[in-house]
Amino acid sequence: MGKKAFITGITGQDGSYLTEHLLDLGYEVYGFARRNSVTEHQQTRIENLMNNVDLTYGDMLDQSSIDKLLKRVNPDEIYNLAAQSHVRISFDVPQFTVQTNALGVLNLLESVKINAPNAKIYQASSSEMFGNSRDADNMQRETTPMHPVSPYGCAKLFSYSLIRNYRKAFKLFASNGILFNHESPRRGANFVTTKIIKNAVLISKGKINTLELGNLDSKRDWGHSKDYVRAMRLILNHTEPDDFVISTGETKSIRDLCKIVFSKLNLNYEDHVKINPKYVRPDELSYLCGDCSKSKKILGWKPKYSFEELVDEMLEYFL
Ligand code: NAP
Ligand code: F7E
Repeated sequence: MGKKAFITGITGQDGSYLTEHLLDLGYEVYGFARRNSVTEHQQTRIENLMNNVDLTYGDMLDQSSIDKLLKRVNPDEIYNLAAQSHVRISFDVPQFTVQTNALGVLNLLESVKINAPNAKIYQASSSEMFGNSRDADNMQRETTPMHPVSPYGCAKLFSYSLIRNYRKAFKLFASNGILFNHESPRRGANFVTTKIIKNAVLISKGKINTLELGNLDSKRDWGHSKDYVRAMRLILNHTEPDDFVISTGETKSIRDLCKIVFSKLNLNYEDHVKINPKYVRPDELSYLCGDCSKSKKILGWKPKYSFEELVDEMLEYFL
């Protein structure tokens, strides 16, 4: 019989790709989803997998739901992907963000300690934890100091620290993947890659004329979600629990992305992109470029998708 994996946040971008990856490898996949008044759209990303996964209702804020699932399933591996994952929105709903992204992880760890102490835990940590900190070579890596600049980043740093603490104090197999931005056709519509690509396509078809954005000068290290979920499994199947940066090592500005996407559609972004202060954040992380040498060396991981291929796949999807 295959290994049993429990994925929180299974209905999200990464949850859906990770489910496909683990099913391909012969895992049994269990997940939970929150109650939502519009059930029709909630499971869109995993619709084609519903016959192959065991999906129950659950919420990171409701420890009883975590307890019940762990007692029933006793999973070998737990992937904690559930989060309020939008950085700007974390300034609008800071308490919900901190409860889910920080205290939710505490709920999970406490439940694992009692109900499934042998399960391995992957925590979806984030490059947003670095804030505006980088090393002398302009890169971020596992040892770079972390000074987050958003409620989202602060909550993720709390849960990152808890994972390390429970690893040492209670000998849990608990690991952090410090993932830089990763995208795909399944990325939510209000993240900048999807927002630019989807709206540029609408502009090219004459359906709209303007795209409103915030800060065009920040830089991000963008990879493909499919590559990054492979890394999650490698992290849990390493011989010991540890923390790993997953990134591409290349960085581009939001303005670069606009230029590339609009020119692929034979358009000039300057004719269509307008700045709306509504999308500018109270504080901004201005530069990300990750050094994933440790993951390459220890896990044998490297990205298969180039930036160009990622953009082309997303463009093709929206076209
Ligand atoms: P996503 O598409 O926003 O998915 C997040 C998932 O979490 C959704 O299934 C969501 O369910 C669920 N969720 C939210 N609040 C919950 C709660 N209180 N209880 C249970 N489930 C809850 O995010 P993603 O891009 O797949 O990212 C996956 C994880 O990696 C997140 O933890 C994110 O913070 C982290 N991360 C992402 C990136 C990236 O670039 N994508 C980089 C670094 C780290 P609903 O659909 O019902 O809201
Ligand atoms: O913004 C700028 C914005 O929302 C990227 C999450 O997956 O990655 C993601 O967080 C940049 C920022 O991603 C708009 O100011 C300009 O500088 O696509 P984003 P993010 O904030 O980097 C990290 C690693 C995570 O962990 C998170 O979960 O783009 N930007 N104009 C804009 N961003 C948005 N969303 N919308 C705009 O109109």
